[in-house]
Amino acid sequence: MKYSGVITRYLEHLPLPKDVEPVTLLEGNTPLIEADNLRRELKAPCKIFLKFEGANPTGSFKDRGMTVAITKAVLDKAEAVICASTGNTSASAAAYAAKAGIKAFVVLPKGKIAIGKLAQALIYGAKVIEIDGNFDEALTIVREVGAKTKVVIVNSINPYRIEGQKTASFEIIENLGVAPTHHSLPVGNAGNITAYWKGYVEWKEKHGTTLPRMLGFQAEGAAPIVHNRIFEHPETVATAIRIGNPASWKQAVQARDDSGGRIEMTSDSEIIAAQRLIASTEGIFCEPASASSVAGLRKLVAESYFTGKDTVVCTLTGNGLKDPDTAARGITPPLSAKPVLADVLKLMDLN
Ligand code: AN7
Repeated sequence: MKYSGVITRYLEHLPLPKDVEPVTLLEGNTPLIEADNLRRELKAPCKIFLKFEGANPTGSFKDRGMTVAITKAVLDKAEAVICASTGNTSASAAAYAAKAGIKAFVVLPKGKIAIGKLAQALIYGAKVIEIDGNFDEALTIVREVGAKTKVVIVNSINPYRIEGQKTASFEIIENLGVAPTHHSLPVGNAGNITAYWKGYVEWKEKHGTTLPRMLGFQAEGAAPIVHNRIFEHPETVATAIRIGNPASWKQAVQARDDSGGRIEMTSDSEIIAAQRLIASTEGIFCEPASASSVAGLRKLVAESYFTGKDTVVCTLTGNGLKDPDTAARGITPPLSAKPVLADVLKLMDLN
């Protein structure tokens, strides 16, 4: 069967008219990869699966929500959309707005956006406005623009974003045949943990499956939910989740508590170590924020939190190619040789 994107695939679960014409880049249907090498490396008793959302058209999970939000905006005859972003939302909004033929404005924290994401927003043709401030300040401005103009906000405070993102849970249940016992993912603005939980709950109501415990991980320097206080100056190498006052804070706490899960934090060095481990054991290059799902899993393994009966899905939310600078930093640089066989063989050091 021809794959036509998450709206066509899951239309009966989405608040869109049956005859809708989706604005789609054929997002979704991403790989769910069993990670046995990683499991051995972590000495985890449980099964581990990685949901690689970096395989989406703009390289992050945001595309699932953006196809729905932009399709709705077009239905409502919007001429322009706007978002605040740590990078991925802006890339996705810009791409889907381009496909729809409408304008996109993006407001970004200056100097804190991975280069690939900024390049995406620009090449897809968004009007990019950088502010001398952080994501939370950008979102405050965007909320005001939304209140004062007809420009439609496509941050995850737009409920259509959450509706689209919940389809990842559906895919996981369909791939595994059951829901996992635990679902681990990074938490920034907390839209995605909200969306996944909504997806699992709705699937259970329709098809009577079990529910996973939701495990969310913030970065140590940007851990408002863990500490139950706003972070005025969030800081982390995982710039995607450099957020001090998440918009979906309450919903994330509810997902944690209703599922019997946890929201914890991981340090920048744990995040970078996990990013390298995922790449070197499983051949998957995710961005730093995404790796916090595995860094967090690793911490819980050390607490003997999991049993042999558990199946954990970690969402790898974004593609590592978006942020090559961070990946290359601190890694052994390439070896250098003269353009002759003997020199290359010497460096290969086969014996
Ligand atoms: C790779 O792009 O907030 O908890 O403005 O890009 O739903 O916010 C990105 C967030 C995790 C956190 N992983 O998801 C934005 C933005 C990656 C991300 C998150 C983001 P939420």
